[in-house]
Amino acid sequence: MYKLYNVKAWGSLAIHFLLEEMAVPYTNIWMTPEQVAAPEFKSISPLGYIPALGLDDGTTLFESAAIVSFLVTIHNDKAMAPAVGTPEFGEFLSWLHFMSTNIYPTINMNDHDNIYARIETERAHITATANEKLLALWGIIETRLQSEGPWMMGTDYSALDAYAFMLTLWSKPGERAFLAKFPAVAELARAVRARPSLKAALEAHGVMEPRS
Ligand SMILES: N[C@@H](CCC(=O)N[C@@H](CS)C(=O)NCC(=O)O)C(=O)O
Repeated sequence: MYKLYNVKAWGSLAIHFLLEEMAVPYTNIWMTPEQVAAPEFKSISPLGYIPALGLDDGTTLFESAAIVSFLVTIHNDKAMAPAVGTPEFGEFLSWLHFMSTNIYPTINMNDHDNIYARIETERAHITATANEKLLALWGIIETRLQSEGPWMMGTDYSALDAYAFMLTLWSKPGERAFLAKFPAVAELARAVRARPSLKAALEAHGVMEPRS
């Protein structure tokens, strides 16, 4: 049985949603931010980051894109990604990494401007630059959804949609203002929230409705 190290509305949400959609056996290890920050957690996740996924043999996986790739590959029959080895699967991986290596770290930079800045004025600069970059990155997702949507992989729901949904939750200054700028992303978020298979997980993370 998989063990998901999970924090409400953090980076484990997309993995939680994926495990629910695939209906595979797993258990949640709900953690507080203090438990995540404790040095012991680094023996599970090298940077002390959520998400991490424990496997039956004691291996622990980390990095959200790696965990998604592993799960959709090993459970390819659950149709949460195109068939492994096809061009569409390659396209799926491209968009997964586009989100995990561009949007996710830029959100983190925006949230942790206090770590990157030496003085107050740098803080404002970092936030402004991150916000500007995020608008450009989401613009690319919006274009993709408008031309190929309604889901990231077209007419088929996939793990990418829960991942994109998760990233929308962290928008600044708030979710509603963000979604108003990107109608196709807003429609994706609405449709993820409407999935009956995700009702319990949406409630567990407290994200049934936009929070801000
Ligand atoms: N590149 C990592 C980023 C994960 C990440 O930033 N996780 C955040 C929560 S959303 C975290 O655990 N932060 C803890 C910390 O900053 O100490 C991934 O994609 O899994």
